[in-house]
Amino acid sequence: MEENLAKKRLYSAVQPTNALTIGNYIGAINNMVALQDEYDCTYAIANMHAITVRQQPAQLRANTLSVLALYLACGLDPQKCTLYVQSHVPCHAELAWVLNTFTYVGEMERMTQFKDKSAKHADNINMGLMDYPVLMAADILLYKADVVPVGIDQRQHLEICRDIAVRFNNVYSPTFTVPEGIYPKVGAKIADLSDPAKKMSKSSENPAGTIFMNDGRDAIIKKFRRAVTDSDGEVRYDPENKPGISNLLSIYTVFTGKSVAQAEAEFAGRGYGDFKSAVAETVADALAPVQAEQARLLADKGYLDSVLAEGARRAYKTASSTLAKVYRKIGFYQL
Ligand code: ATP
Ligand code: LTN
Repeated sequence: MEENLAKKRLYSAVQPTNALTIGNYIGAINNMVALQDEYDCTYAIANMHAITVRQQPAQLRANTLSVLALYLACGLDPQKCTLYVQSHVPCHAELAWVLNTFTYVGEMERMTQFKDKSAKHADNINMGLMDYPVLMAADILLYKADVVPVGIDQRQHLEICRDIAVRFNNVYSPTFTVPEGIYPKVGAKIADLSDPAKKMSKSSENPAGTIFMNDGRDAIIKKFRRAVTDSDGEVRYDPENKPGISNLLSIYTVFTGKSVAQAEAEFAGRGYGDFKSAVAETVADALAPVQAEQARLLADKGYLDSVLAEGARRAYKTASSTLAKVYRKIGFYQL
């Protein structure tokens, strides 16, 4: 499949920092799969973003293939979309350097994720961590993406990407497509089960509140059973006053396809114990076939490598043409 000119272009990526969580699935992968027919899709495994926090090399390598296998197991079709590893396409680092000169230090210091991760990794507040949004802007702009499906935590990064694109276009001539974010209607920010004020995150230090896509049934049931709720006993969607229950309702509705009203009616007059068990069983049942397919794919490294090789070839074609255009516009001498 070569670039499809009739369809709008879509880009997204996930960092191979650990096993993925149901937050990543609900916030991002679910939409990535749903939109693959409608758009010309490019999906990266963002290993260059991952190293902004210290990684174990062997783990990073293994996680890279795990994310690809999960993408495929969740239903991404390499015939329809380009699936590749960010570091396989050198244009990302090259465009990020140029975009750095259109980005202000103050803007990067104000980014919420930078502040959160700086607090969490106070011993390693490196330039890459601060420059993370610029590399992300380079990812998106290289592929001329019209839309970017992500969880709500990435909204600020998408806004800065749009600002950088507009700034560049204003200084030169229209060069970059200014992208729009696509956020899920339900579950744009799944909370940690043990602390509903926190985002569920794959690199959280407390795995008790995180459901990983590769968790076994027993672990899933145990974690949901311990999920923090409230004392009023009613299964009702009210994120302000009942964040724990509302989070469980979001998870339940995404995995069952039921509406919030249907779910509330189903558990009216029943205790939280029943509700938590139903959510746990639903999630465990939904994940079992995905896990089996991911394991099958991980046993076929030859196939996974072939998907990545073809993905890198296609991605490079688009990315290098955008980069060449940028270099021309800014006045880099060409041979
Ligand atoms: P890390 O903990 O390593 O920073 P993460 O779990 O936040 O990672 P990312 O790789 O940064 O995951 O994000 C991949 C995608 O998943 C992004 O689109 C992000 O918005 C989405 N996402 C991450 N966590 C959640 C969540 N709790 N709810 C909804 N979407 C999420
Ligand atoms: N920063 C993103 C991952 C990411 C991304 C992207 C998402 C890297 N490059 C480009 C969308 C588009 C995150 O989810 N933390």
